[in-house]
Amino acid sequence: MTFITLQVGQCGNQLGNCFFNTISDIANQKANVENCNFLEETNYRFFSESEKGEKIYARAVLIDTEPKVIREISTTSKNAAWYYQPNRIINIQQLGAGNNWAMGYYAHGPSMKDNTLDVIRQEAEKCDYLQGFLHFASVAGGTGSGFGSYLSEVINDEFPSVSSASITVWPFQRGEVSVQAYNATLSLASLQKSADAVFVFENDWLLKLCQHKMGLKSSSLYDLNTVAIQQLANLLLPINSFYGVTPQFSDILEHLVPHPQFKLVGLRSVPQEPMSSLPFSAYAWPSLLRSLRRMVLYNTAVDEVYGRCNSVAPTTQKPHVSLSNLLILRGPESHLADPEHLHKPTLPYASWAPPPLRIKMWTHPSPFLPYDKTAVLANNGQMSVECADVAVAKAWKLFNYKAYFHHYVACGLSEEEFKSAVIDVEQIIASYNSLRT
Ligand SMILES: Nc1nc2c(ncn2[C@@H]2O[C@H](COP(=O)(O)OP(=O)(O)OP(=O)(O)O)[C@@H](O)[C@H]2O)c(=O)[nH]1
Ligand SMILES: [Mg+2]
Repeated sequence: MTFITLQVGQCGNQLGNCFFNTISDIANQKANVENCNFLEETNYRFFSESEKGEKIYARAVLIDTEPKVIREISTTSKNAAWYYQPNRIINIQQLGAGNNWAMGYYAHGPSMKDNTLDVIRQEAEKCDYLQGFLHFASVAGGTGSGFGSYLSEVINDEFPSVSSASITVWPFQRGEVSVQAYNATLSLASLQKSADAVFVFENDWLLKLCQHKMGLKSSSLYDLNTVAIQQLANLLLPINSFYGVTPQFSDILEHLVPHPQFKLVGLRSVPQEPMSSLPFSAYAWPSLLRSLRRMVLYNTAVDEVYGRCNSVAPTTQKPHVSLSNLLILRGPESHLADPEHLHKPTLPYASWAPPPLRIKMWTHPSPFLPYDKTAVLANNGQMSVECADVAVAKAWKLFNYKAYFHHYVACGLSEEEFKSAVIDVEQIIASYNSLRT
């Protein structure tokens, strides 16, 4: 199976760049190079060979409305083991979309549509079996959120049989963009209709994870991207199913998204140790799984019980209800791990979710980066809806003061369309909140 990655806006491009670097590093780890299937399968999924066969190219399309970020990442990738193809870059040399979803959607969308689709079709023609699109973008700016939403809708029309997942970065709650709540609300309302799944990465949580996992006192966006991408790569690299059949991307999405009203997926991963502590650490599968369980139950990015923090889990908090879980374990003998450790005592599940959805486990014997054992849990449940709740409440408040709204109207967004987006997002939140065990 092959993926095409669409990197949109600053965040989308930086995150996508980190994705290819991480995938390439993992594929070229000694254990994986010796396991030819892993290396070959990974390269086939995410890279293509040049005609002369001496280089590999990322199966990626890079899109932005300002030049800086694409220039930087396409320059640095020349030193990597892989390259971006220059003819897969769509970079209109303007001043960006000014953190305005409506400018990205209504102005850049139609004007960049034909060119973008031509390039995506060229890339798609090079894939024997195109399984999925991965859209990387922030929901807070203008290009990634606005043009990204537009593109997701267009892709859905043009490639109806290809799965698509939106990899969304949610802004810091303190927020460096004053209108981020508008942009996030409008993005989610659109992605809910066009993407098959919306993976949620919250910058606040990534920061917490960096400080905890990497032991960093101050973290850069690069560090945040590194921890996010390690989780995502763990999910998307080759895995074995229980019966030895390689799961397809559509299998992953079908398991994680059992109903079109519930598309929000969050990832949690362990271990969470700084790499410097690894020589002194020994993990066992049961403790790693219990750690994941606590993070889902109490909706935390770091396991404060198991990790280096000494505080206990917030027992006063209401446990979060899940719909589906996909557990990926990597490391020697990972297939012997017992997923039931996630359920001791049982996690709360939506009463209507059939038991097979509750937990599916896939494993691979190769270690992941320097870790002997890693576990990643992809969870569809109440865990991921809180950021949407915060965004829509703030957006509605801003709208009631008519704060900044004229910038959106000037680009073509009507009050009715905005209100309809708010209703759509409130409906998503209400659906998740109504999940009962
Ligand atoms: N995790 C992470 N967040 C980022 C990164 N770059 C930007 N952000 C966040 O993304 C939001 C801003 O979105 P951008 O991606 O910069 O905006 P854009 O899509 O380029 O849109 P315009 O610049 O408005 O045209 C802010 O919340 C930033 O914190 C990144 O590399 N990683
Ligand atoms: Mg930008």
